[in-house]
Amino acid sequence: MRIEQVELVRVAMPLVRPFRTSFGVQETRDVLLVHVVTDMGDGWGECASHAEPFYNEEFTESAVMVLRRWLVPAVMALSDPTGDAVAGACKQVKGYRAAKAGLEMAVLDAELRAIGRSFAEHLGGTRTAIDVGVSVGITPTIDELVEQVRGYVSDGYRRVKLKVMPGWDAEPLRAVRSAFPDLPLQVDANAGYEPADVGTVAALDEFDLLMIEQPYPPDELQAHAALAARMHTPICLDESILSVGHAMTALDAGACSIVNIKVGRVGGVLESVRIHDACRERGVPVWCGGMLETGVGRAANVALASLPGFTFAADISASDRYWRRDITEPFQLVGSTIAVPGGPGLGVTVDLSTLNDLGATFETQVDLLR
Ligand code: SMG
Ligand code: MG
Repeated sequence: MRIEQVELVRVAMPLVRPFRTSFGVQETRDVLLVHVVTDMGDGWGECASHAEPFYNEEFTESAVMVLRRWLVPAVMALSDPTGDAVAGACKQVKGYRAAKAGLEMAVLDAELRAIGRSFAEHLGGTRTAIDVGVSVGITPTIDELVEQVRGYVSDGYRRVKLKVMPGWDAEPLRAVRSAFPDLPLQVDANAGYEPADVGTVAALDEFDLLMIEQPYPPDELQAHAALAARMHTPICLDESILSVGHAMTALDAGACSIVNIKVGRVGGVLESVRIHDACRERGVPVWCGGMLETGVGRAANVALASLPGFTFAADISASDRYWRRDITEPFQLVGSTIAVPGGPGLGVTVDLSTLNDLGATFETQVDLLR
């Protein structure tokens, strides 16, 4: 395969409702797509960075700069570009895992489309549909939270994740738990607590949660381990886990017993599979997180979540939970599941006219080395 052109596509996509977490509110998604054109066909990928460096250090503008200046030229210089070769070509650049993940996804999509193989098949997926849940943001009032949860439950979602933060934890949880006594519930703090808040966090045990996700800052492995020893509720790490090495270190330290895998946070679908495999070998359950992706990134997430070790419901909701109009055919909820695309590559088609209607910008990258 020969890469003829790489295009960086940016589009501002308004969310159907604002999504508030401990680190801020998202109203519009600053979407960055990578489009590769090869002699064997096209491929698409999504960089799951956010507009601001609030979830982690990376932000979309920085991802664009790094792609433009280093990552795209490095991949265009490969004599035999394949999905497998992207991470190695990008290794000299530290961090920028969402940028790398988007580029790897696009090259792998082109490669798999050319041979008629789906992402799920290539990654080792074993399911044709995956269990999904919905992640519900912080709302202006507790009544609004209960109403939002009611709406999602009536849509069919059978697992709900609530965002929590200091000052928004036991009270909203009590209201949701009393309205839905049997609903599988979990919470995510996005690193909003400090180890000194251990008492507040440990008190969440009373709500019969599936897990608590990332209570403390990413580097606080020991504090997470101390919390895990004190709570019945399992601890899951998200922001702390950047690679298979991080996952094994966190597990060895007793900092978590469940791992959230996000393609953009760990540098791509292939590192995601390595984390899945290593966790599975240790009997540690994993699940697929989300970053409010469009249909492009969602397709990769759904394929990944079809692997056998993904035993908790994914943060991969149907397209209409995010967008009035997605840029691919929408993912639909069937019961509390989403079907795994079976077509070549990501198995979805990017709708250029929707991208144009949304005011997308297209920037062609020049091969600096050619
Ligand atoms: O894609 O449905 C989704 C969002 C899931 O809560 C979600 N993601 O920390 O897990 C997480 C957050 C990160 C994004 S918050 C804007
Ligand atoms: Mg999280």
